[in-house]
Amino acid sequence: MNVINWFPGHMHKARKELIGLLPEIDLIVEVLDARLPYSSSNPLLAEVDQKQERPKPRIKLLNKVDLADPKVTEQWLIHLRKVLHWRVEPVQAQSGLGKDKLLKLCHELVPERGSLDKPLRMVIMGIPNVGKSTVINALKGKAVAKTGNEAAVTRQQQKIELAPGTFMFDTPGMLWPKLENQNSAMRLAITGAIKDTAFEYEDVAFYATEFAINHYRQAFLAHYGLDVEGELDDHGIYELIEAIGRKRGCLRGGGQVDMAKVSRLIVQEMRAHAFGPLSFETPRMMLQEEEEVARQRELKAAKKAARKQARKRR
Ligand SMILES: Nc1nc2c(ncn2[C@@H]2O[C@H](COP(=O)(O)OP(=O)(O)OP(=O)(O)O)[C@@H](O)[C@H]2O)c(=O)[nH]1
Ligand SMILES: [Mg+2]
Repeated sequence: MNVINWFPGHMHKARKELIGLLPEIDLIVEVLDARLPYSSSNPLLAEVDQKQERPKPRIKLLNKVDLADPKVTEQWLIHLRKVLHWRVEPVQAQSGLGKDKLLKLCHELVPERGSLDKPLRMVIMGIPNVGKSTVINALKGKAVAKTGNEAAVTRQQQKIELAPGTFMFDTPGMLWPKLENQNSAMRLAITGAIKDTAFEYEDVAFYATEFAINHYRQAFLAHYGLDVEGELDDHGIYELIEAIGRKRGCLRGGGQVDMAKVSRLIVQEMRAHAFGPLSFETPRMMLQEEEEVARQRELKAAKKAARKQARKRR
């Protein structure tokens, strides 16, 4: 499987611009994808914030709750609020957001600001395509920021006056230079945070199908009108993808399944909510994957140290 990473030049620039902007900011609104609150948390944003003299007040929004599995969202809210003590709100920016409640919360967190001579200055940030500009439009009550269902629609900072004495900066979506956890990379690719030139649809469709079979089997198979029993190994997953290809007419000359075409179809349908609400990760999966990432990191560091020793001895 090919490793997925996507950190184009405009994100590097956006990160530098964000560091420049933060000293003038009173409150950070970080938008996460409710289907993947762990994988959509950008470590660069935490790092950028730590560079400030004092950490800024912060609200996290779990956006696109309409697409997420409500039972898993409940688990996340408990974990994020009670264990990590985050101020986090589940929202659906596309359908109005609960604008008044959110703006009230922002003002409560920075009560000394919000007048014409001392305006409340906020910034919204998060991974690409997570709904930052849609949140701003909902807060403003009209379309002032460009939105679109693909990564990297917003290319530069934009200052928007939400109301007299209340500003919010829209920023370009950002990822980070190395996606160490490739489970996260797959989830980001499936949900549209990574441009499709940076991954192979066949790899991502394999991951998506395996995930759906293990976690949302009934809804997935019902959508394609297929019936599959028991555990599926890698071979079984490929056979299932081929069966979907035949059902959907993704064929090449000679009646062979066109794997590239059916792979694109599966990813796009999962992204478009075709199998109903689903969540890609739970707090428990996050803890397990974080342990695995730490183990891999240690292993790499040990290998590097051993190579260095060997070079010295030579
Ligand atoms: N289903 C659903 N879709 C949403 C929601 N919020 C935003 N979207 C959609 O998500 C897509 C991306 O929204 P944007 O607001 O452009 O995302 P962004 O974070 O500004 O993206 P970049 O500027 O590319 O970083 C659009 O197609 C929105 O309509 C939501 O709550 N639910
Ligand atoms: Mg945007």
